[in-house]
Amino acid sequence: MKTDATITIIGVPLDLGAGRRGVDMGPSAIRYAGLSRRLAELGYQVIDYGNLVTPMVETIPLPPPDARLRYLEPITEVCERLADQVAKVVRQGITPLILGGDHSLTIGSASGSARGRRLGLLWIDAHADFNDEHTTPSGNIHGMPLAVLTGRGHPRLTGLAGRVPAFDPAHVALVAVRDLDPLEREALRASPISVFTMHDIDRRGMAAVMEQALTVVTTAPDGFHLSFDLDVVDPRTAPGVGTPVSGGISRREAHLAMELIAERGALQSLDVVEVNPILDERNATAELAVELVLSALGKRIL
Ligand code: Z70
Ligand code: MN
Ligand code: MN
Ligand code: MN
Repeated sequence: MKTDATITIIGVPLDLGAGRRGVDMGPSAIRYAGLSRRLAELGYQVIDYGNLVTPMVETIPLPPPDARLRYLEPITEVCERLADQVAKVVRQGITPLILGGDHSLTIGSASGSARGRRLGLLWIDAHADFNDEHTTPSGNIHGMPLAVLTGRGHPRLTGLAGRVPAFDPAHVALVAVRDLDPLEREALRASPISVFTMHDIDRRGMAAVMEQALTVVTTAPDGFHLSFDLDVVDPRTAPGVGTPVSGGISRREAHLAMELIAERGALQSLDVVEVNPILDERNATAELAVELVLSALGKRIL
């Protein structure tokens, strides 16, 4: 992407899809870490749309303990508005940058970006987020967005791009996954999605894995959407996330992945999700999120 282009920031302070509180404060923490100023220094025109209005968990009736799709209604409603907002920005030729918030919001952001065009989808996450209402162990919708976006899930959620699936699984790559639920794992093995696990990164290196993943997502005709879950980074480096899982990628591997994304020049939209300031240490995870966004959008060392 040319660094004189326009970037629009959309915050989504949503935590209804997650099992614990805190990621609703992610957009504030990422802004506080200097996102707009740093993007402007890189040469971008930056428009901050502020945050979408999202319901607070305290104001909604608790879902029944056996719910398979916890908070489906309010999450769907937020994702509909987010998809509309993202699609509108894209039609203006502007690149949307969405700040989370829990990962259920990507049902809205990626669907909106994919309206009227065929995008690839690059999913960088410790988790596959490939559960549906039948395979989920938790009922938390943030464990489901990749399944929804490739056509498997509740019909209220799968249709937000205006077609089902929003993304052809042949154009989807999942990078650095290390924590799968049993039935989710079976579904992923049966799917044509290209999966690169932590094992692949350890064996082959981040550069080789990312080159292959980028080749998959750029076979789509119109570029790709990046969804970056901060829990992919090792919790020693990124403690402030919704669901810490040990054994994650290093700061350097994360940066390299972002730099390789920028080099391909096909990124159309991106989200950074699951930053949890309650668990963070002096905003380190939000600051890392800013650094990684800058690298994905073209910042280089030299
Ligand atoms: C688990 C579930 C998950 C993010 C945790 C966890 C899913 N597989 N996703 N954090 N971003 O409940 O479905
Ligand atoms: Mn996730
Ligand atoms: Mn995750
Ligand atoms: Mn194709």
